[in-house]
Amino acid sequence: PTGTSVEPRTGAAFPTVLDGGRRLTGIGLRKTSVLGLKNIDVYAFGVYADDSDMKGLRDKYGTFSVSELKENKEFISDVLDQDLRMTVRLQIVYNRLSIGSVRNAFAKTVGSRIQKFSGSDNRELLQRFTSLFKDEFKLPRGSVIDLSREQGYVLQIKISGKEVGEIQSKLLCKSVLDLYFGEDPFDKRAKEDIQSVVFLYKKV
Ligand code: DAO
Ligand code: DAO
Ligand code: DAO
Repeated sequence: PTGTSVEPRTGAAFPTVLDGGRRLTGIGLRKTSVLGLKNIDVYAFGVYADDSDMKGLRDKYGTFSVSELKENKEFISDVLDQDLRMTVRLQIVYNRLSIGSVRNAFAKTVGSRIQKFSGSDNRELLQRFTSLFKDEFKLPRGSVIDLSREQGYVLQIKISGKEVGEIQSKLLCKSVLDLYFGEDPFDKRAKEDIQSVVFLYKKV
């Protein structure tokens, strides 16, 4: 069955199935504070995973309980490392987002993950990616950005359904997904929902 799921704090709606085979596994909210003071909601996000690519994970982890899975570091690293097709859809809710602040945020958050996983800042990789964010793009409230890991560790970006570029890099894919599903995610509750999806589809 298809439908939509609504992120309750922003009202952003996410289709439960994307591009045929990608199923919504969890939704969450990315916030930030400005000058350490005011908290603003930047975007709501939905994490999608390709059904057929998830079969291996289901076979491996389907017998674990929710609490066992929560503490299972191997499960998280399997999701981050394996060549599974996934999409993180962002829906912008902040109405004054500039491309400059997207580039800065990206260099900070994704940059810290690249450093963590590779032990080096890989400035060239980060710049190859941020150079795709052209000044002429506009991201008003309601804009939809899809960040997808396609087969072969290709990170593809679409804005409002239009492809703006792609980069083949296992490290970059892992670093982006880690923001939503890693050790220190943007939204802890979203991560728990994503983890428990393995049980929804468990064969009985
Ligand atoms: O206006 O300076 C400001 C605050 C903006 C904060 C921006 C955080 C950016 C988060 C990345 C958005 C990615 C689409
Ligand atoms: O929230 O800190 C963060 C990182 C989010 C990744 C955002 C990538 C946005 C790419 C699209 C920009 C298009 C101008
Ligand atoms: O079998 O149809 C299916 C889906 C099973 C999903 C299993 C694991 C989901 C973990 C996804 C994590 C995404 C970040």
